[in-house]
Amino acid sequence: MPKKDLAVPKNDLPKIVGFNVRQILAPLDKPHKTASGTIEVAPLVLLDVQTNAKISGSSYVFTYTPMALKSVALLVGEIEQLLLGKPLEPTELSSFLTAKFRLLGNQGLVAIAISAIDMALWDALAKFADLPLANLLGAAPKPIRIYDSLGQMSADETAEQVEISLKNGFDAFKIKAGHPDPKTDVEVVRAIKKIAGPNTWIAVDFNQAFSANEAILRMRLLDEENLAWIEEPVRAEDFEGHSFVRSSISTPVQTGENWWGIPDMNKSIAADASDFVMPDAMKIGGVSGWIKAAALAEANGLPLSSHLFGEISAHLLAASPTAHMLEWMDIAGSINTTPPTIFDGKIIAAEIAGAGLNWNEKALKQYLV
Ligand code: SMN
Ligand code: MG
Repeated sequence: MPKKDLAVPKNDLPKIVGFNVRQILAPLDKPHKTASGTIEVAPLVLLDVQTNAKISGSSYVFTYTPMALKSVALLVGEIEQLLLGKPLEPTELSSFLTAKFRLLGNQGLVAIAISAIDMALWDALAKFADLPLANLLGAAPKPIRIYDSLGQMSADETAEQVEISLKNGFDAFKIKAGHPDPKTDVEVVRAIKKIAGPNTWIAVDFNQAFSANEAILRMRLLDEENLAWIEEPVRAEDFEGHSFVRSSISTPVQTGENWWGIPDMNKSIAADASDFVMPDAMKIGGVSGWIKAAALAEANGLPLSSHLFGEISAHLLAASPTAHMLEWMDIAGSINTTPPTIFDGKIIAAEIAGAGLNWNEKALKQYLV
């Protein structure tokens, strides 16, 4: 009895027949203040890649400011013409698009547009295979350690928020630090410990706001607090600056959310910039980029965490050998009908086909731009 050919021949894969690109301003529970600016709403470009197999793949990208929303949406829409009729092969198509934009450069809005397409293609392929993305990547949805990502607030406001987060299943927290008075950062950390316990997992994020010397001075106070990490103490692209801070303090350094693809991750690792790494699914190159980043993290013994995009990151970290922490900041919860489950300080991806995104069309309509 011949073994059933389980491979899906190239010409049996779904073909891409169109993009549906939408722009929304999704609500946030509260403005998210950082040392480098405040996010009032979540400007998202939503993409659905339609296929001839009656399944489509969905993704969203976050443009940080509404001023970039239309440009990203237009760029994603322009790229549709390059993929019409092509088979659903995310890895190949991402390489194809990267090559197409070689002269312009694969950073910034180009990288964001390609990542949006990559994540939607992988969602479509997982739906076609009728598997959760984590399974398609050779793993399976499993509990991943999670932390609640809080904005820059006073000690009292932070304490109030931590009370709520604890009830919502979190036991780990990150705060946006860099208050004008460095002592306030310490007060905020101690306010969390007072509510959640003296050994609570707490990370701190300077959001690139300081010079290396300023960051080191500030860490003289925070080093006493036994923090999980200090994130982006200096400008994201200042790999040497990160390394200098790292050699001058005792708290582990974290970075990666602003790497434009694997080249930046390589430069950061070569500069010994950080103890941990946290690529951003949108900026590292979507799922295809993440797979390479996870291999690089493993090869260098670097604990790997995610940045935003909690839904797909729950799948990606489940398939990452050095998975560390998933950052949770609810950006798309108002428009997603299949969110991951959060419990006992962990998160598990929705055990359904795809990457965990299925639009709530009724809700979404009210946020359309
Ligand atoms: C961050 C900054 C701005 C918006 C969202 C998140 C931050 C983080 O750097 O790591 O959460
Ligand atoms: Mg950060």
